[in-house]
Amino acid sequence: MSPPAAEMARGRPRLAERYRAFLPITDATPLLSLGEGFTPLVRLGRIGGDLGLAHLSAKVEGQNPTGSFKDRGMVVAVSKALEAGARALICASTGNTSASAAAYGAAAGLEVVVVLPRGQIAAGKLLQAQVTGARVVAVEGNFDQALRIVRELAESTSHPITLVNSVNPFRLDGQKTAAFEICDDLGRAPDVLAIPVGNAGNISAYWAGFRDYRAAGLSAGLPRMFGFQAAGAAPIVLGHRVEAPETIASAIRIGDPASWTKAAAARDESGGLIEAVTDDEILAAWRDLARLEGIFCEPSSAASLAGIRRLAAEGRVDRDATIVCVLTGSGLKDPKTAQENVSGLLVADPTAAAVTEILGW
Ligand code: AN7
Repeated sequence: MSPPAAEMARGRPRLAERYRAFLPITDATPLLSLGEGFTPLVRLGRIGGDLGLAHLSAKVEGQNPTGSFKDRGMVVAVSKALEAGARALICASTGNTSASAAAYGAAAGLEVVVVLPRGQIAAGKLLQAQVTGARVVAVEGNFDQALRIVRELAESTSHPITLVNSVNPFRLDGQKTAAFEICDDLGRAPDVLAIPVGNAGNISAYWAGFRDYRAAGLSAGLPRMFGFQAAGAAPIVLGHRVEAPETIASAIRIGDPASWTKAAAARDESGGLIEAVTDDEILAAWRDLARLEGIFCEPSSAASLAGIRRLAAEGRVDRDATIVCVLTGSGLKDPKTAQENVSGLLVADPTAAAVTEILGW
């Protein structure tokens, strides 16, 4: 016999309810949910062993409903947009924000417009936006130009739209929940939080989350924040804007991050760092996460582990430190990069003998 509806509804709380005390949610806020958050912290035993790091784990954010961490902030931003009477959402994106905005917009019954750099979005992400009914405008330019366009539109148009890029403060509020979950899982804050940096919202949100949780007496300690940009798109590392950012990690191909100042503050206040990792280092970390740990993340996500590996090789991380690498998105979003980095199929006649032969057994 199936359990009564009330009992089923009791199950897992919604993310915005679980951490309501830390979110701008009131009784007037319509609560949406696609089942975001509550992602696993997975021990990286084999990679940690190779590096001599005893407590290395990954926060697997690709397990969110649209396959990236963006859903944590989007659920709050779209709920608040509904509360304010918005009828449409708009964002610029390197792909994940638009996939998330399109999904939550669909669930909320809102019009969604996404402005994307043409030819620079991983195939899965573009399809997510299209399938869930967003109108996609591809511009001949990069993400930074697309963000400037939507900011201008959000200010100037009479259309009742809400901008849902991370310049919308509700996005960062929602993204703080990942820090809360890590503290809940570990029983305290980690010593090091390693994270890819693109538009720099997520590192800022995590830092705010760790501070909020400690201030509320819910966790001990604060992590050092280690941010990693791709070498061809590393404005914060260089200390100046990058006009034509280039990297295989298309999600973080950003030359003028919106939350630059907040990210630099997170770095400095936490005694952390923001450094660059090369595309080769990113791809090596991405491959090893899949082959040694079974975790298929998107290339940009692997920047966090790439950075930790570099620092470990240089003797710059404590071997006993509790280190969490944030893996921000799912590998299924970017089949092209995956295809270019795997070996081919073994093709055989349909007999056990032929398969045995091709396997060399
Ligand atoms: C997988 O979707 O900026 O530093 O428009 O998709 O908070 O920007 C995505 C960013 C890391 C960087 N990993 O986070 C967008 C967008 C993945 C991402 C980042 C992004 P932020």
